[in-house]
Amino acid sequence: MRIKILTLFPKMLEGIVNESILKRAIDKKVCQVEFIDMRGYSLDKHHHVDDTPYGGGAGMVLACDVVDRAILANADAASYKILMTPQGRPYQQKIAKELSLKEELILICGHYEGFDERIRSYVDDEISIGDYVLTGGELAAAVICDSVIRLLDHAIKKESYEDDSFSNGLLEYPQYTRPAEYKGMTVPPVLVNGNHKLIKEYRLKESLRKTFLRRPELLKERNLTEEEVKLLKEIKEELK
Ligand code: 6GU
Repeated sequence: MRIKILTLFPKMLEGIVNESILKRAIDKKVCQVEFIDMRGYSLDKHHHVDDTPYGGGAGMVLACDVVDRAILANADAASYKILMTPQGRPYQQKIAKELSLKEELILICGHYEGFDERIRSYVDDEISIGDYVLTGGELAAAVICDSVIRLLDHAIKKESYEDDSFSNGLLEYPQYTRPAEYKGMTVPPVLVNGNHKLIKEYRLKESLRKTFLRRPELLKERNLTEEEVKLLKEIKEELK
């Protein structure tokens, strides 16, 4: 996969892809990440990329010609172009999975007060990472990069994300490592005993418990199996 990030602040993102799992994935050629400074597509002699809004009001608006030229110079038929904006569709793990299947992503980051509305006609998708406002799309683009790259083949072991929170519609079960006791807090004995059938059942039940207690709406969106219905009933009994 190739990811191209069109931004006015490429340095905001460089650190993120140069560390840890993302760096390793890029070194292994699992994916390629490129930062493209949109300022280079301004025809203005001072490289302005924005202007005051028609109709008046505070702030500056990112101009459509700069973004248009940046897209034309960097996209082809295989590119899936995404505008990073708080008005976009709310980002979720299932969108990360969807994006991980694309050949090329182009993430377009605005700054300032907003974009010229006509920029929306150049893109395939608009994504928001949550109901709050950031100063620009760069942090959101970093979130997309991180969450998509880890799902690519050979970025990390498949087992490492098969049980992720959200990937099966549930929050992940609790995990422990040594020591077996720390400041009086112990590891559940079932995990130490090595009975894989019991461990599997324990993990499913604790996954259901966490989801029920913290994100009950996720359970409503999911078809529960017979076993899950039984475990959930036990959990509710235990809470009485
Ligand atoms: Cl994608 N951009 C900006 N500027 N703010 C956001 C966002 C994106 N998602 C949530 N808030």
